This record gives sequence, structure tokens and C-alpha cells, in this order.
Amino acid sequence: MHCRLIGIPLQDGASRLGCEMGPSALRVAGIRTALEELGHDVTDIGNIVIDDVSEMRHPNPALRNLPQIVAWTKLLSEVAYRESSNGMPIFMGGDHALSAGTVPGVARRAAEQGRPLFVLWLDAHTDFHSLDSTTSGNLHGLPVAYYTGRAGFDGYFPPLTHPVDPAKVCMIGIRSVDTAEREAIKQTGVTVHDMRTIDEHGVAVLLRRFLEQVDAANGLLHVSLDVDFLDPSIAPAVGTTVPGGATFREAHLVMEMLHDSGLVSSLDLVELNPFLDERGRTATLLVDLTASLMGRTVMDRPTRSY
Ligand code: DIR
Ligand code: MN
Ligand code: MN
Ligand code: MN
Repeated sequence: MHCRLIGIPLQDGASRLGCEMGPSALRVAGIRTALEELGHDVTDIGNIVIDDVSEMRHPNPALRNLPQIVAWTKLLSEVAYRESSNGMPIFMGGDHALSAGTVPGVARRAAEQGRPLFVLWLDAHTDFHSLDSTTSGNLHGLPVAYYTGRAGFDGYFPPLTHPVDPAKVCMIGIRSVDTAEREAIKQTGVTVHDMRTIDEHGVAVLLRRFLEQVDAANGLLHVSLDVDFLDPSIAPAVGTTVPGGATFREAHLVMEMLHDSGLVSSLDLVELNPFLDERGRTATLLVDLTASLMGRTVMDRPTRSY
């Protein structure tokens, strides 16, 4: 497989500074070599940056860095469309606001290929605020609402040409949902597997059900991995840790099953804040999880064993 690494030093969507160092930390932790050792050929296109940011006013006074995030969204949807033309783009963030660009970009590519896009959202949070409902004002809390076509982004964010069908979005790992998000997401067809559901059924059962749905529809699958999906005890380098996250083995199992499915066409690695890390251990874990997603195994297994 041809992998394309895209560095996105975006931190304006998060409350704490440091995510701009995420792409560097993933490179230092050896993401390129890990992929090459699995037999993939890798192109690292380097980091992309926004240039012009236009003035913008919104009635919600809490919003932080709106013009910057709008500029990133425009740029990233173009970059994601371009970089998904051949091989597998790996978007190295940067905070989760970047998915407001990467998901619409790969959705446009999928539409062109006549295939529906599905999204697996691995996160402690649903990231389903609108520009009006967010009280923190941190725009990494909004991308799912935007790319599924929730109202209230018009006139600020770029018009959505290829919204993702909410029924094709599956969230796993959820354990922190604001009241306004809870009400809004209930109205949609988004599948939300919170940690209790994982405890009761096991993550494999839930993921398998979703993968079967993607496979049956001949879909493409975008995976968006927020560091806070993981338990803070194994992944401390994120500004918004929430206790009770995915364990080391649960996370690897998810990645291994994703690999076996053969369905994943693009990946976001987001919210890594190396300033909060302990000697690179979270960056290293993200590289190892990416390797599992791209085919690293303990023992050989029959294919399609998800
Ligand atoms: C909270 C936290 N729901 C907010 N969100 C995120 O600020 O909107 N934290 N995405 O990572
Ligand atoms: Mn997130
Ligand atoms: Mn999160
Ligand atoms: Mn976040």
C-alpha cells in the first residue's frame, strides 16, 4: 500500500497549546519506518499551513479562533481530496478541528468513486457542537456536526458539497458528552457506543457490526483517532484526558480488526500534545496503533477474520 503522511500543525481548535508539535512527535516516534517495515511505501509530504485568514464575526462570544479554523477547513478539504487520489492518506494532527476538513475532502473523493463514505470516530467526546451551542468555544468540539450537515455553519464554514450521512457514522469510546450535544445527537442517526456499552458487550462485537455494514454497502472507511479515546494511564499526552478510556489491548484489537477488514481508506491521528507527554510514550503508542491498523500482527492469521 502507498501511504501518504500529511503533517497538520493545527492547534487553534484546542484549549491548550502544543498540538502543533503533534506531526513532529509522530515523525520522531518513527511512523515512517514502522510503515516501511510492514512493506508499505511511504511519502511524507511535510507540513501544510494556512496563509490568509479573513475577519469574521459570530454572535457566540465564546468562539475561539473561528477565522483560523475556517481557513484550515477550506485548505484541508482540498488537501484531503487531493491526497486521497492514490493510496492511503494519514493526517497527522493537530487537534480534532482538522477533521472538519479531512472528512469532507475524502467524502468528495468517495462520491466520485461512487462509494458511500463511513466514519469511525474513536474519541471520548462526540464533537457534535454547533457554532451556537459550544460554551467552551473550542472548535475541536464541532467537526462531526459540521461534516454531517448540522445547521448553523452556513456563512462561516465552507458550504458542504458532500455531507456524510449520520447513519454512516459510528462512535466508540464516548464518555464525555455536553448537554447540548446529547440532545442534538439523539436527533440524528449517529451510532454512539459509550464506554458502558463497550464494558457490557466488548468492543469487538460493536466494531464487527459496523464493519459488516460498511462492507455490505461497498463503502470506504475513514478512521478518526483522538488520543483521548485511550485511557489517560496509557496516553497522557492530550489536553482533554477523561478517565475510563480504551485499554491498550482494546485499542490494538480495534486497529487489528480494522486492518483485517481491508476497508480503511484514510486515517486521522489527532490531539497528540507532545508537551504533555512522558518521554514520547503517547506518540510511540500512536505509531504502534497505526502499525496494527496497517498490518502488524503478533502471529499470522487468516485474512478477513474480523
Ligand atoms: C467539550 C470537549 N465537549 C467541548 N470537547 C472535546 O469543549 O466542546 N475535547 N472535543 O477533546
Ligand atoms: Mn475529538
Ligand atoms: Mn476527544
Ligand atoms: Mn478534542
